[in-house]
Amino acid sequence: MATTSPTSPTPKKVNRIGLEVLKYKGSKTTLCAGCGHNAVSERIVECFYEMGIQPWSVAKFSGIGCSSKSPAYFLGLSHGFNAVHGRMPAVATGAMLANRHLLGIGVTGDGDTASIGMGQFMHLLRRNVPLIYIIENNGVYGLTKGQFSATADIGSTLKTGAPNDLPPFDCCALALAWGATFVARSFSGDKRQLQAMLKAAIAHNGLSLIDVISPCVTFNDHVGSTKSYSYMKDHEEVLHDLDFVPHFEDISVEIEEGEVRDVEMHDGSHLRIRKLGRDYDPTSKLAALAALEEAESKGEVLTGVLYVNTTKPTFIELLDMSDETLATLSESKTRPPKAVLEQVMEELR
Ligand SMILES: Cc1ncc(C[n+]2csc(CCOP(=O)(O)OP(=O)(O)O)c2C)c(N)n1
Ligand code: SF4
Ligand SMILES: [Mg+2]
Repeated sequence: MATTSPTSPTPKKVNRIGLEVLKYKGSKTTLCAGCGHNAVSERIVECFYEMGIQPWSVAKFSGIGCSSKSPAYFLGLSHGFNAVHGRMPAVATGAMLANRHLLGIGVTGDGDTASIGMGQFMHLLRRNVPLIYIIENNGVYGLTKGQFSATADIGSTLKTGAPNDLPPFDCCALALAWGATFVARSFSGDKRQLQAMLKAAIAHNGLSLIDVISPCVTFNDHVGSTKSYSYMKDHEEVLHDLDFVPHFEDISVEIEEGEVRDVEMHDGSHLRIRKLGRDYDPTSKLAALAALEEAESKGEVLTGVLYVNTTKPTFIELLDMSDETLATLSESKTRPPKAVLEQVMEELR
């Protein structure tokens, strides 16, 4: 689709809802040049544009950290809430309940999620809140100058050479155990894989956890770090090749039998998972946990869509929420009438 105006003879490229990519951008980044988090923001801009999502129907959430500053750098026309450190899940849960028609996206860090915010993260997963939850995982607290986070690998070193003595949390394994219905790992340097995953997460009805290894060029990109660009280049093990066919595109492309697994998403989009060497069933939680365990024992960083469950009810469905947006329900519908309150008081007497 293209539009022209008298002042600009060159047709402007627009998406299926008639918006230019500019409408999906945010303010100019203030993060370090080369920070992995900037690449994630760029992918979000591209994917929301290509999927033709109305930016004003999106709510962005974050906590505190360099990663949590990211929502300022994409979707400038969307709603946004920058919460307290580690408390984004509670704010996002409330917002998604208040308006079930929003598309929620949370961007957070490994410190924000796996250190101070772990308790909140667990409940978000348990409840299957419909939200895209991206961890920009660099193994350190970038904003406070590079201390190890709870996802730092044992033996990984700081720039000073000081090693990390503690074992890491694997947020994907935890997400699988705690009930997430879409679990994926990617690398900020893998544009194509991250795009397909993000689009699938946009189409997913439930909690989508995407753990993105996103190197911190200032504090954790040296020899000895296991979250550096060069470490990822040498140790990334790509599970499969991903393709995403949105619901508004023709799905009738020929696929070779046995080579591609097709997962139909909630909105009629299709995630097409092409085998790369091994057979892998993304609908099996046990297979996902086993694959993570195996990769860890070999010192590999496994990337791909590890698990998808399109049948588990979301938090909104579990609570049997009204179809109408809570935020705009009239007072008469949200407040019990006086007679009901009097009856309750009577029962408590
Ligand atoms: C309650 C509270 N405790 C501690 C801090 C200090 N603090 C700010 S950001 C941060 C960690 C950020 O790390 P991460 O979430 O991994 O984000 P990154 O900067 O690495 O992207 C810490 C400990 C804070 N702001 N608030
Ligand atoms: S300090 Fe690290 S995490 Fe923060 S913006 Fe710079 S490179 Fe990114
Ligand atoms: Mg971090």
